[in-house]
Amino acid sequence: MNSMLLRCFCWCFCIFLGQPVLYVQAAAPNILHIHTDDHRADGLHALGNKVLKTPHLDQLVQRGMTFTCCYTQGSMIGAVCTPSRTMLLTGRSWQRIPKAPGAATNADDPATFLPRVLAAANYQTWHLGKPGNAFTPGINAFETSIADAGTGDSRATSSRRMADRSIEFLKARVAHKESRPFYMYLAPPVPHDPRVAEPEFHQLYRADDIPLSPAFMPQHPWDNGEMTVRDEQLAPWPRTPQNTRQQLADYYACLSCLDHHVGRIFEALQQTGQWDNTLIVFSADNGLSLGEHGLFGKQNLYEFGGMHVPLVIAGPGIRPGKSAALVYLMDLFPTFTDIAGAKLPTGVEGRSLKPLLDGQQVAVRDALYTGYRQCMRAVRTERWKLIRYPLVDRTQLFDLSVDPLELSNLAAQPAHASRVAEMTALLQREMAAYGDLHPLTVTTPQPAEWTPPKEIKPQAPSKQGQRANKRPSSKTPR
Ligand SMILES: [Ca+2]
Repeated sequence: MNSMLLRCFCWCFCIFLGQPVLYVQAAAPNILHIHTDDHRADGLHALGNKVLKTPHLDQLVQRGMTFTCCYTQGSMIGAVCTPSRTMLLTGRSWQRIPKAPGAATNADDPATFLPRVLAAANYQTWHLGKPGNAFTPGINAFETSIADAGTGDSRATSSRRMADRSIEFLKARVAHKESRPFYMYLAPPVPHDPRVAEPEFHQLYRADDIPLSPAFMPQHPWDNGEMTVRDEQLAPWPRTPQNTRQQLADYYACLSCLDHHVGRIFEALQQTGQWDNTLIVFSADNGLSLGEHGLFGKQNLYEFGGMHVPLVIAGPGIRPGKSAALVYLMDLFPTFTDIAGAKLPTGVEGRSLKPLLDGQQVAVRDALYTGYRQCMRAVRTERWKLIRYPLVDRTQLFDLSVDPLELSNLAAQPAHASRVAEMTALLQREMAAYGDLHPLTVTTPQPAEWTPPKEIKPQAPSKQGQRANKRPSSKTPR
């Protein structure tokens, strides 16, 4: 029986039993997808950052499956967000997304975009999020698409507005007796800078109390090819503990504010009878360095730099647990179509994670590669990670099993020469598989030495955050 017939059957059965048909649970689950902006892979209390206060999203970790090794595949521009969000809504790899050199002829066809594919399986599709850095044709393909840039004075309340509009939508479905399942794609501009939250959340974090990562460095030790991109100008050189702690405090405030309002959406799901049949997916478009390795942005390939993102899936039938499978964000496309019973369009390269959620498989690939512009390529297995910087002829090799923060580069050690060769070959294999034609060596490498520019004036941390941190309060956030 297909999903539409099954839903009709459920509806008729309720009427036959004389039950009040306030809302009929659809056979296919609703999908609530919360996709945040610049959110580190460890950016929840339950994901390892014990300073953070994120009780609502922590509940997802406790009741769902956490994928600890999820990545966006790469970016050909400084705005890593845009290709990431495009891969998510097309299921295609970074060199084959619409407009990319390797794009297929149907890559621009809106019928192949995730919202249209789910709509074809009778899903009600609804998006609210930041329009800038989005995949515009993709968000335009939703039945309802609400843009909320959250710029200027409206930034601090962007999470509140997201929850308000989402709750209105959930209540309207009940009022209108909507029988289709929904796909809600919430993509708030949080915790992307400017890092401004509602004041009570800034009061939760005093900069002086924020610990620095063991990977904090005043400056990246050499030129990685993207040292002065916009995000790197958010802090002065050399990076200072004081400035970094303030930026972390503001970042954490934005996450706690987001978490509070996500909790309101969860409550509305429960109150409207839609909680039990809703799959909740929490992910982000990219990570952020925030002072580790002397970097602040997402334009690098360190594990807790640009490409590693959080991913948690919770809901009906999902076993609680953790998976260290190597997965990409674009895998969510076929995962959603698999769960929704939708037809997968040709050209989707992501792989369904449903067999992992069902416990039938433990992996979907044996290696995972990432790239940034022409200056960085990386590949990792369960244990080993190699990063190659062609423009300055540098290579890093890390043993992630003992060095998850990538502080000890083993590439120059003779004992690891064969490992470097093996990982380089693996990187070349992955690049070829995804149509990445960039070279791993150049004829005339540039010097790797680097001196910070003097003419760039770094942006100050948010004034709101500074003010709030001077007046700590025990007030409980609303
Ligand atoms: Ca982003």
